[in-house]
Amino acid sequence: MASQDNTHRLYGVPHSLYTGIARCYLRTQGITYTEIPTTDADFHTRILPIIQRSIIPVLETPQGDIVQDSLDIIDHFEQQGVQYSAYPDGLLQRVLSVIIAYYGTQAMLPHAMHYRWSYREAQEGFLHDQFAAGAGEAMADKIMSRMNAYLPQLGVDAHTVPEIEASYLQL
Ligand SMILES: N[C@@H](CCC(=O)N[C@@H](CS)C(=O)NCC(=O)O)C(=O)O
Repeated sequence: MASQDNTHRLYGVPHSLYTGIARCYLRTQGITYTEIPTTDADFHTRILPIIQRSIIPVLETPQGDIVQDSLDIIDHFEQQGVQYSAYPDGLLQRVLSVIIAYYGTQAMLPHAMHYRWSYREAQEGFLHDQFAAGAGEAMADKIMSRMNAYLPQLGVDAHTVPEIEASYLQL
């Protein structure tokens, strides 16, 4: 659906790590956007059939193009030329920037998920409130259970938790 003006639509929720990456980039570049929660009917009727997976963030351009994945969203704008490129000019700096981005978005994911879900009792109220705000009361517990269940796949278990916490504190 092409929008009437130049406003991009960012489907995401406030507490989502990867939505934060896309939102930060849009704000830095001064790109006009509206953030839309996944409770929005459009996300279910138009976006999900295209991306075929319940995942955020998703960008919809004013022309109606759909871009899914925070780094693909960044690259979508980089290809058009932006005022503050996320990629430095120097080759060495460019390689380092990719490593740092990888470190932050992938290598630190077990840490982020551990601190969010392993101490669930201490922050159940916050988590439920945020997931209900973003995905609706009916879906909140279901999505929370799914996200919580990712911990073993991410290598977060009784043996690795001390190392994860130590490396986080060292960082
Ligand atoms: N590589 C993706 C990761 C996106 C991602 O994992 N998003 C989370 C929310 S922060 C999600 O929607 N997860 C749903 C799921 O994996 O079930 C990106 O950079 O956009």
